[in-house]
Amino acid sequence: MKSLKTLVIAAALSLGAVGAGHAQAPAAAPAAAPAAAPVANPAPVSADAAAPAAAPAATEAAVPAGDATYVPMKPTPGVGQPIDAGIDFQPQVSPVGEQAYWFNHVILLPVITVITLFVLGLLLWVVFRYRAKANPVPSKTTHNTFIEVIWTAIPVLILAVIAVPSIRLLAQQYEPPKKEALTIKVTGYQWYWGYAYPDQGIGEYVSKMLTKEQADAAGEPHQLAVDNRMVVPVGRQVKLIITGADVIHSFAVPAFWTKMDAVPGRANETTFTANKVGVYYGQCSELCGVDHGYMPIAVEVLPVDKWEAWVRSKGGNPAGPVVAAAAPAVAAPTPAAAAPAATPAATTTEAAPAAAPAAAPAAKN
Ligand SMILES: [Cu+2]
Repeated sequence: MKSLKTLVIAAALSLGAVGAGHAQAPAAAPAAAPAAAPVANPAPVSADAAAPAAAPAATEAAVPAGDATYVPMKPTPGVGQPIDAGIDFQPQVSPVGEQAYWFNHVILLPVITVITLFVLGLLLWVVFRYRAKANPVPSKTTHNTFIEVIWTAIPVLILAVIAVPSIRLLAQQYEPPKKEALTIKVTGYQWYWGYAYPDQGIGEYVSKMLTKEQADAAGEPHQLAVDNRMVVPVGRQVKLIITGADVIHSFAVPAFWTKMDAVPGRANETTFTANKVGVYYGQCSELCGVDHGYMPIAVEVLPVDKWEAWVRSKGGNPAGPVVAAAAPAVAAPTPAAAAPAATPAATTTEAAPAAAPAAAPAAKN
């Protein structure tokens, strides 16, 4: 209940409207929520109350109590959103995006331009120099080995040169996430998005488009602004597990160079690392029904301490994974006993789902 109250307060603060009806209380909420709810609490108290076993939480004691409030950030005009009459990509804030931007502007565009101008020049030359009037007796030449070798070899060379950065970029986009990546589960619905942070114990909350009036009041672009954003820490890799609940959607944020289909019955994975604090917008990019155009995406990139404050405002544990906090909540006095049980299980490939069942029985014994 308390976490629900916290959410309502947060939503009211951000929008002046209540849109948190779908928010769910995560498993760890009872332990963490009291710490996050009273804004005025001195930090050491919240650290104590947060989770007896969550040792990393001790570092949070250094964060001033004032930072425990989350206020949605205002977007910067022209950043993370389209601009009027714009023809370029959005400014990129992820390493992959920067790489792709460079590839397009330094390699592809110049090559395309040179080839296009060259072919146009050849065409004009042929049209004027060899028109019927200027060239009444056309040549009967049909083959020229030298020219044929040239017009085969040069395109092959160009393609080979382009292939190097192209394949490097492709590989970079599909690199497996690092261990310390932040996992967010993204679910596409007709017609809104759901986000969950399993390792932080933040259950799925729903992100819906703001009305024109709400967006104007919040100083955000209409049809991109949402009530509950995805919030991530700056500089930390984010692993998205993306699925669809009904039809195929596509999660796309241009400023991160991120796009991945949300397919029902499948868990697609992609990653991004946002290196600049700010608000970045995207849209569903797979035609998914009548309101396809009205399920925008808003990602807020925050400094780490501010992100942690946001996690607490959602009733989660920024230090995650949630098993560390949840296990002692069941069997309070023996955090040491619960921890070893969780650790070996967590070494399996699917850390969070595998660890949860393993930790629970261990805690009861
Ligand atoms: Cu969609």
